[in-house]
Amino acid sequence: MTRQFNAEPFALNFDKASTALVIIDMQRDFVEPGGFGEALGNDVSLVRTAIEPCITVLKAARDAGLLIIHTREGHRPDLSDCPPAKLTRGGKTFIGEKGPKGRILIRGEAGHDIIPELYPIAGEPIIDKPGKGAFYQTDLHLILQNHNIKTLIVCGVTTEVCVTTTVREANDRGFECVIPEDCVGSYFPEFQKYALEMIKAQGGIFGWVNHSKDIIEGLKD
Ligand code: C5J
Repeated sequence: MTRQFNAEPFALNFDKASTALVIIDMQRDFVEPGGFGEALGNDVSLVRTAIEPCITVLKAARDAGLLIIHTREGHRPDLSDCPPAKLTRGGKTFIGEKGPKGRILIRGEAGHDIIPELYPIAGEPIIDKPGKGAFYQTDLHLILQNHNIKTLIVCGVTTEVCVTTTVREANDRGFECVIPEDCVGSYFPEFQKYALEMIKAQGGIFGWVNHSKDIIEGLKD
């Protein structure tokens, strides 16, 4: 059955059976004090605003029977999948260094894992990604194709980095993406504003933007 999400720049038609929720990198390293984000000098309270809205959208998506996918940015302990050019970025703290939550952005370490509030349940695939975009060097595209998915609700952090990189990748692969603006977060308020403007500008050049209440309303029976 075709439904609609209220959204900008115009309402988005979707079908529950071909819609997935993708929650990007809600990892302790990015949203909790003592993680990578804070070590880089950022105020994590700015991204923590996305947690509560994400909880409500995750619940609505679970209740509606949507495919739910979680992603985590990170690397192998031997860093063999981390490009040297990425290893030298950060200025203050570097991937693989020891921090209060274990080695930064390393798979298996406490900081790399998803926050307890949004923890995946059985049947929800977790995509471990070495890059910013969730399609790069992962099996995300294959999983979405196998489920006949056309529409993606994209939440998570950070808005201008991994969220919009994934939306741009998805858009080029033919998916229709909607971002509920309160379900994404940035350490930089102006980046949050303009990253979302860029998605919906020019008639929705990359996708749609709405609010968690629009997602919940659209999924309701
Ligand atoms: C960053 C991300 N900001 N998940 N990663 O490095 O947005």
